[in-house]
Amino acid sequence: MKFWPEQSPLFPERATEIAREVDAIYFFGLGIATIFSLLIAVLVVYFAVRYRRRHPDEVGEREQAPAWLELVWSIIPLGILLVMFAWGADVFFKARRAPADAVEYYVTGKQWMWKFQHPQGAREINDLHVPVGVPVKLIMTSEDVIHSFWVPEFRVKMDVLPGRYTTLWFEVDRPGIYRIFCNEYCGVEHSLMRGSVIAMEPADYEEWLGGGQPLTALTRTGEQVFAEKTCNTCHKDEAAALGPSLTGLFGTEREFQDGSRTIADENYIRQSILEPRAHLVMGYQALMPTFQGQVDEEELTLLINYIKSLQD
Ligand code: HEC
Ligand SMILES: [Cu+2]
Repeated sequence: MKFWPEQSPLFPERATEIAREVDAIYFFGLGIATIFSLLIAVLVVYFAVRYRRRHPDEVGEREQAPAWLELVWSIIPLGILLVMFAWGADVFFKARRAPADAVEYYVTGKQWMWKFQHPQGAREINDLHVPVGVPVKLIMTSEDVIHSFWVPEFRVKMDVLPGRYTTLWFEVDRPGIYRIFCNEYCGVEHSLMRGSVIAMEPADYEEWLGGGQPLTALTRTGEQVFAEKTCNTCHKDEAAALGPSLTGLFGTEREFQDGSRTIADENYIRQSILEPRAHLVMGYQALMPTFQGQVDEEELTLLINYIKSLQD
């Protein structure tokens, strides 16, 4: 959908389809508000003049609007608001739900920088290179306080919280450099907590990844961390293992001893590692020690990534 030129004064560029949709609904709302404000302002003046007191001894008369008129001025605004609601909900869901084929990047906010990890292992600070035309999903957490990830040109924004993961997605449709801002006051250098999304043609992105640092070889893999932290002593695909097998775990529904259930997502795995007692898996004992303070954010990311990759 293209309603107006990509650039309009006072507005940041629109670099994603969602940005265009968000602006469309924004301008629709603004238009409706303008029309009604003008209508009311004009009527206030008109009625003030039309029904002004003409003699000092004039007394007002009580007037009752006919029922049909009451209905008209109730139903029309209701209809307009419902349109805005349905349209808004539609855009909201599109903006919140990443497509299934989205490529996952990990983001860690920290006073006062953004750290990124590419699915291929490469890492960056403050700059995030991404290919255009590919849906990118960010799985974000913070090492300290609450931050918020915002790219005005994409019209998406999401809080980044310590101790849990939040997500955000976008698909940039043209190469360019788009500013990242932290949108939650996070300390003295909050205003300096900026970065850039650098969107490149897929071929250039591949070249950047390959030509860049040979990071992949140097970084520890999730499997290594899994072994270093002794997770593999209890979690193995054997009937006699102390812990449940983690193969195929991600995305499935888990049932706990207190009868509650949850879907095994990033937050669930994170909690399982840091607070294993919070949910006891059906059929197992509370044998898992907590790894709070023993694994850092980076290792958690690697572990979660590794557990996600364990599919049959
Ligand atoms: C001493 C044995 C032991 C060690 C070591 C251990 N776990 Fe566990 N883990 C368990 C047991 C037992 C359970 C099931 C009971 C529960 O939910 O706490 C479990 C549950 C889990 C779950 C939830 C599984 C499910 O089926 O929903 C995850 C995820 C997990 N562990 C990850 C890890 C990771 C990652 C490590 C290493 C950092 C680790 N565990 C180390 C014993 C262990
Ligand atoms: Cu911040």
